[in-house]
Amino acid sequence: MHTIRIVLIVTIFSAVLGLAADRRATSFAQSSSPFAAKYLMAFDACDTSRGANFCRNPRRDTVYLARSNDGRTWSPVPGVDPFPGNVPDLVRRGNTLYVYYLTFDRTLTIPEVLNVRRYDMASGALIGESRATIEHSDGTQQAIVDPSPTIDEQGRIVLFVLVHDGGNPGSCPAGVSSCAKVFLSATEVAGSDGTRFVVDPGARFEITLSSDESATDPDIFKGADGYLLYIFKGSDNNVLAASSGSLRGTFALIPGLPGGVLATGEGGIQSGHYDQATGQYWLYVHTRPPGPGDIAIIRRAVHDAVNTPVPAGAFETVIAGATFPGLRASFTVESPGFTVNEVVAAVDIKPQSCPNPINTRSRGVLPVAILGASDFVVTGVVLTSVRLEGVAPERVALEDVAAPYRLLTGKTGQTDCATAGPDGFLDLSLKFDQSAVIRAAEARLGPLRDGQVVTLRVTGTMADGGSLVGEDVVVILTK
Ligand SMILES: [Ca+2]
Ligand SMILES: [Ca+2]
Repeated sequence: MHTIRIVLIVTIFSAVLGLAADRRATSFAQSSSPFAAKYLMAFDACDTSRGANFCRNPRRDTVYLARSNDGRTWSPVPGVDPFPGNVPDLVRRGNTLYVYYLTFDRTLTIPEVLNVRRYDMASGALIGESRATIEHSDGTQQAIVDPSPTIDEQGRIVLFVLVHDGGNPGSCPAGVSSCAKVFLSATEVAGSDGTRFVVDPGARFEITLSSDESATDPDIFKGADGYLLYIFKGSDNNVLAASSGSLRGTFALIPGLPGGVLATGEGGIQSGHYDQATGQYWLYVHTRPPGPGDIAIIRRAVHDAVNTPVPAGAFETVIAGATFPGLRASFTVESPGFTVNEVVAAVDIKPQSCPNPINTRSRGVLPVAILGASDFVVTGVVLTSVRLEGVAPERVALEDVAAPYRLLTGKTGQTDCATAGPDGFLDLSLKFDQSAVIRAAEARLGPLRDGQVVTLRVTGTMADGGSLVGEDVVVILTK
């Protein structure tokens, strides 16, 4: 009874907005999304009871997806079946979750194969499963392992990977006393929906190893200031931390950390996260505690900074075969890949105007659009959740008013915007009380000056449980 009433109310609401029937359906399935949680994780697991060496072969690994609202308590994503693969990592863009992982094809010279699965965030349905390729600009293929995806300022997926140069990808070739390991980034080819990548110029990180050392498993994420790249130094079970001001810059080990070591002896195939709300960092690792078998557990440390080592006591177990639903005590759980369930949407303040002047003395309405795209249907946004600098809109309509500008985030200049009009994708067209927005912006930034360029922030939630963020630049006029 309760469910029926909710559906009716939403249907009426949608009808008021003039939604087509198919769009209404798209938006309603989302309330029961299996991915409805703040955080998502992919990890691999293997049942060690199947033989002493069974799980030493990564071809035996199975990828599981998990969800959490606090980063600490994790449960399986319901209805999403585990699948063969290892070293998974994942990222959300628009309405889609992309899960990258490796499989093995022993008929190939280099057997590691990069794959991507795409899930519809609203329904949980698997909408695509395919190989993904990384090539150079001249078309030659680049063999890699250990993909870590992120989204760049233009909304493209960027994979950080370890170059596979033959042999054991994380170590020096046999008989060589010292070698360099290279970590690259590669950017999604437009229109390939996360399946084709071209290597970015230069290396993101290089490390020189001796014959008994290994380095693998890059993890890229955005920190408080710039980007962080974690590397697993498997030979001593350490996590190394490097940073760069830009995503495609040269990452350097963080100077405050002795030898760049963030966590000593804790294990790896790590994932990092910067939590904006608390200003703290989260570090997930898998660890093999002393005991029978070769069983790893996934642990998390919450820590204040990345330029001081994480104390051993900061880690606590968050996923273990013994307690995770669907697994058993004989399962080893490894390779945590973490992401925030967040959509970065294109926002256009004063659609079809660029720059976007705002006169603090004028009263009235400020038009703002959250822009739809081929991979982002705006009817999935919870309309009552949308805020600009914390201010709710006075009116909301669905109409095609503008096209996304290629920078979604990192807008700093007054011309980081565009004037393009309708593009065939419906937008959320919002009208705000301009003076309320200005008061809210001044509460965050202090008094606004004439000519000041300010980036205003949009927040909201998706009906599928994700959060929504976006931004646009305005020029303040006070005269
Ligand atoms: Ca504009
Ligand atoms: Ca549009």
